[in-house]
Amino acid sequence: MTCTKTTCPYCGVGCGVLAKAGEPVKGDVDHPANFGRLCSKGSALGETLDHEGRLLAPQIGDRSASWDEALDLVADKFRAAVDEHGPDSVAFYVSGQLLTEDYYVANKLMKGYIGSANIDTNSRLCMASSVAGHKRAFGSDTVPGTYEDLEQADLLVLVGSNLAWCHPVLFQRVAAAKAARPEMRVINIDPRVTSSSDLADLHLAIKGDGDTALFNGLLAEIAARGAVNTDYVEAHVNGFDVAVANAQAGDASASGLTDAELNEFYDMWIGTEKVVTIYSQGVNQSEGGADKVNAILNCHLATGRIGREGMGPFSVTGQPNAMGGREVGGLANMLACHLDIENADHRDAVQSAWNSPTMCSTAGLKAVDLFDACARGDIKALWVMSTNPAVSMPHADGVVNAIKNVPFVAVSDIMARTDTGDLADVLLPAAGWGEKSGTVTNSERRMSRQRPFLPAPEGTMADWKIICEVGKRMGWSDAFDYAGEADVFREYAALSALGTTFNRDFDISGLKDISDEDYDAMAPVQWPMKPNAETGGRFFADGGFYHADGKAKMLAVSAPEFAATPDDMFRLNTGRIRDQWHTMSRTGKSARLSQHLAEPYVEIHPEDALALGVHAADLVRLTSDQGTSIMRVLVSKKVQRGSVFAPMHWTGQLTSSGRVNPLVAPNTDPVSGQPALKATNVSIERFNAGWYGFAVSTKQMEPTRPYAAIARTNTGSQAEIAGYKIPTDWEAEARSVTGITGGDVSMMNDPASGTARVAITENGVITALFYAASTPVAVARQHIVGLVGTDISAGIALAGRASADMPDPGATVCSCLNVGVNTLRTAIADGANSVDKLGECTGAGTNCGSCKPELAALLAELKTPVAAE
Ligand SMILES: Nc1nc2c(c(=O)[nH]1)N[C@H]1C(S)=C(S)[C@@H](COP(=O)(O)OP(=O)(O)OC[C@H]3O[C@@H](n4cnc5c(=O)[nH]c(N)nc54)[C@H](O)[C@@H]3O)O[C@H]1N2
Ligand SMILES: Nc1nc2c(c(=O)[nH]1)N[C@H]1C(S)=C(S)[C@@H](COP(=O)(O)OP(=O)(O)OC[C@H]3O[C@@H](n4cnc5c(=O)[nH]c(N)nc54)[C@H](O)[C@@H]3O)O[C@H]1N2
Ligand code: SF4
Ligand SMILES: [Mo]
Repeated sequence: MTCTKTTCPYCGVGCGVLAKAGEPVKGDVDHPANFGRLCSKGSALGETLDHEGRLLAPQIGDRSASWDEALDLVADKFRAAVDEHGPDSVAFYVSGQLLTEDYYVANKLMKGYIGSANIDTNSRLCMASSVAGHKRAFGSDTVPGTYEDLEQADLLVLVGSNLAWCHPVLFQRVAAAKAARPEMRVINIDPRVTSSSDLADLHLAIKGDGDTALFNGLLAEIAARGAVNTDYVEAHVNGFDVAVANAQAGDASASGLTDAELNEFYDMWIGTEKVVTIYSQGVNQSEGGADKVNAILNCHLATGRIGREGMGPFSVTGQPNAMGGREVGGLANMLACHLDIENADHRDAVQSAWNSPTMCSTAGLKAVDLFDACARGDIKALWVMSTNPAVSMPHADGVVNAIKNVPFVAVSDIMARTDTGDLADVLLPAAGWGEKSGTVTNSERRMSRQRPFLPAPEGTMADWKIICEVGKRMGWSDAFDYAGEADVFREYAALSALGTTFNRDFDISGLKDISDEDYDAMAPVQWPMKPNAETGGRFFADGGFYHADGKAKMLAVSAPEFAATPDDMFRLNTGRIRDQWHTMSRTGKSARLSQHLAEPYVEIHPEDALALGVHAADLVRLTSDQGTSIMRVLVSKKVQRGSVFAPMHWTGQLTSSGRVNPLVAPNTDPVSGQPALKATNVSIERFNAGWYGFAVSTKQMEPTRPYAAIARTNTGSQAEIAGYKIPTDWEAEARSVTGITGGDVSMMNDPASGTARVAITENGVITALFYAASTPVAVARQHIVGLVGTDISAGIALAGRASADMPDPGATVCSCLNVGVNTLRTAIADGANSVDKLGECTGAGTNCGSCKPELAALLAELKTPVAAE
């Protein structure tokens, strides 16, 4: 059997992969996004496709049901709510991880048939500020550039983007371009030092939300130094004078940067014609997110550095189909094909194309407002598809209560247990990646096919089909009767001809007559794709904006005046780690991805840690106005004083108290409605546990103790735990935590020092190990994980340390080849003095390369030892 060409289901880079049942996936050398490269998550896809934990039959309450019964129930509940309380009493909350075909029919059902615009998506948490900024500046939600620009640029500016961990293949492309052209420069603008800083010639540790002040400063300087492209501005841009005057009135020092830093930045940016400014969630997820976007766009418009080779602003999308969702109108304030709800001509045109009975006429509820409406009791039926809001929304515990308050909740997911699914009245089992078929659009507007290479498990259904089945059962048989996903795609492509009718950017009507065979074989294609016109490429080099007069608009945006964080509190910044995807429902299944960072943590500056009286590996309790969490302390100079960072990924399935979003405030950008997920004031105190523990088991453990974090291992799972009261019976405690009831127990117990060690063996083979102490347990984690399933003597296992002939590899750095930090340290001590040499000696970094920034950092650290802190 040959490999199937398909597209990675994770980030918005949209890498082409070659997949085959039962084999590791490979990068597709022909795909223009990655040319064969993959990152650690992409490389591990094969390990996440088993059926363990999958939802394999519809569930109504606690029982399995037939599809007919479940679909009828969903349709009846939505119909009844609409009949009794009107169309705005129901809502869909969908996802940038739906395929375009799924997204299109969901939007059609809600906006054109139910007649409400209450369909919003997790892209509200992700791209809404960029969408709003683009529309304000360009008149349309257009990403002007292409990936090649990143390689052709002479200066690449990363703003609020940890590209090394979040768009790793783009980062690898940039790193390769920089290696080939050492004169290329990279600037990283981020309050924290990240793995992306390793490639940067300049890291600007901006104050949180200092971006508008910084880019206003740049605009003022562009004007002051005569660097304006007056021809371009005169021909194609409105609002220049007002924007510049406003910028000149601003104070760039509000960015938190010194004059020297500001000047270095201005010199580099202004002095380099080919500059690309890449931005992501450090820009979007802010109360001033849309203004940050426009502050950046202003600088590119003023210099005319847009839409030409190697230059332009570049908003990188997060999810695999974040861009596709924007195209089909998945957000509550837009119509399909980049048309506007507020525009009656647009509405009429879409309604007549859909031949639909009704059409929403005003914008619907945006994510935060949508869940507020649920909390108020205004929403009577809610359908969540392919997203996990109980984890990923700010004020997550409030969102949990809001969902509980909705009389009828349906959730479509591939997994049986998620924090949101646990709240559902009906669970609908979706076919997952590798099983379903459709298209996704990546950050550079390139549409690629996701193709099936595995049979969909019995009992599952593709998302678009589930939605259409409900549409039919609500009474619209013809409108939702499609022969297959190609049929949905053709209708959507035909509708997009309205883009040209109304002078919009988005038009793929060149594909409206595509045959089923050609759709199956469709090569990656970049839009626009108008009939008889050149396909793909860049926008706006010669103007041609989408405001009525064809001009772009520079906006006078001001640096926000947010209240400063009180002295006794910290600004909580949140984001991603390299090897996990969002709420971990898939990447959490892979043992090697789970070993890079196995536990929820909070990064704290050493001086703050000292002031708080906490040490590395302690647990702390974080408290905000919304709630509390408990996390492991990681003392690090990478964060600024007064600010802490915690990852977003951990869920109630894996941790009892380490989720971050119960803390995060639901403040939103007034323009885009996007939540400010990177700026919540929290107080921090040491969590004084009575005891701490570490356990490994052949079973999947449950997060049951006051602090617990479970991670997958090759032989089962591992758990970090802490409790209040010291157990009196350590054997019972060990059995309860590890879930192992049988076998023989060996134990070492020292009540005086509060330590206890328990080994459980079955026929001489280790099934569980449990270590407890009155301080954070100091045992070699990777070594202990490796003992499960071996017949090493219980006495040696209880020692918790590797003997000389069995070195402890240490925390995983390279997850592809499972190389630990101790192995790397030894190799460096033995003379491996470059990333390539480390690869030769240990294999680290030689597969996907996602860990190369960390290898470089380790080399730098060991070459220039820092004084002990
Ligand atoms: N490994 C991995 N990759 C992913 C994902 C994943 O879950 N895991 N998710 C995907 C998705 S959906 C998305 S949206 C992208 C997100 O990709 P990114 O936006 O790159 O990721 P984040 O870690 O959320 O945030 C980026 C950076 O913003 C910084 N930041 C915080 N506040 C500010 C500020 O005020 N100004 C500036 N300049 N910077 C600030 C943070 O310190 C952080 O390093 O990643 C995608 N790729
Ligand atoms: N604090 C904080 N919170 C954040 C962020 C942050 O930076 N900080 N970032 C925000 C951003 S940018 C994003 S994009 C969100 C992401 O947050 P979510 O969208 O909530 O996270 P996912 O884990 O990707 O959720 C996808 C769900 O869909 C399921 N699924 C997978 N494949 C399929 C399928 O084919 N069909 C169906 N029906 N279901 C499927 C998965 O099992 C999973 O439960 O988080 C946001 N939340
Ligand atoms: S960079 Fe990694 S996660 Fe993103 S699409 Fe490519 S392989 Fe997938
Ligand atoms: Mo995202």
